[in-house]
Amino acid sequence: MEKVIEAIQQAAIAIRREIEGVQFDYAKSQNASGEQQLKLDLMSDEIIAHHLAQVPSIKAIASEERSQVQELNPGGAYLIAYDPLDGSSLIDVDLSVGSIFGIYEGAFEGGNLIASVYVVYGPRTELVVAREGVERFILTQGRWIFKESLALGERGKINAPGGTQKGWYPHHKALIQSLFEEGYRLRYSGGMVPDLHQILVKGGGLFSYPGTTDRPQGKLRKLFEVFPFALVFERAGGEAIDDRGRRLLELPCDDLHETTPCFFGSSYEIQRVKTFYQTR
Ligand code: P6P
Repeated sequence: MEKVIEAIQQAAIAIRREIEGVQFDYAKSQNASGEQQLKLDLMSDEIIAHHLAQVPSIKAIASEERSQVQELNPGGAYLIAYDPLDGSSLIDVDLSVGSIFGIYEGAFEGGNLIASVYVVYGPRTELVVAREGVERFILTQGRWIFKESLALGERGKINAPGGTQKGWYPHHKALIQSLFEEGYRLRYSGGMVPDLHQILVKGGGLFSYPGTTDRPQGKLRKLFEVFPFALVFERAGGEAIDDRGRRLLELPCDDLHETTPCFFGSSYEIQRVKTFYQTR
């Protein structure tokens, strides 16, 4: 496992350098979810694939930018699913973006996720690893320095509501509004990684990407985005559920690029989700 995390740390340093370049162009291709790909998306994907391919314990890798799983070492123990540069379109306006990694053992299933890693490319470059606990590292002069362990309190003050509001169902709109009426602050950049990182570092709140009339199964991908962050939030003392109150990590995953409505937060806010969604 240490070699996997070291490979991710090295890849993140290389991606940071590319982001600081001036590559803004879109490629001519789309990913498996039909989204236009930035050349940076493809470069980041190549960088990660190259570093992971050096690790003998990795059996296969799956990228949000590719339609198929890539076999590496038949005797390897780990399967890695990753989103190489989540929210990459935010780079045009100089907002933070991130990379997300799920480390699975035996199968690409939520129940087989044994660790997750994410990287935030912002004013600094930070990396968070969730195994038994949740550890935060900062990139300083080319080296990753441990800063702190992250933990969520009982509740927070941040409300990060995703999705097109025009498509929100009435019970979801009522949930979001009720938190604002309690004084929660709107903190939503459109980048899943910095938006969730902020809730973790500040110690609580709610991030929601619901099912909507235009996207009933939400937008965020189970294997590459949702499961890895579900593990982070649970190991930090919070919860991660879908629109039926089920643990996200218990959801089946029949297709590599499958999405799900998702809610990540400290326990008070997740209880509010359950209350508003049970009465829908
Ligand atoms: P919306 C970025 O494209 C992304 O996949 C996530 O990083 C982010 O949380 C979400 O989409 C934002 O989607 O529909 O709220 O703009």
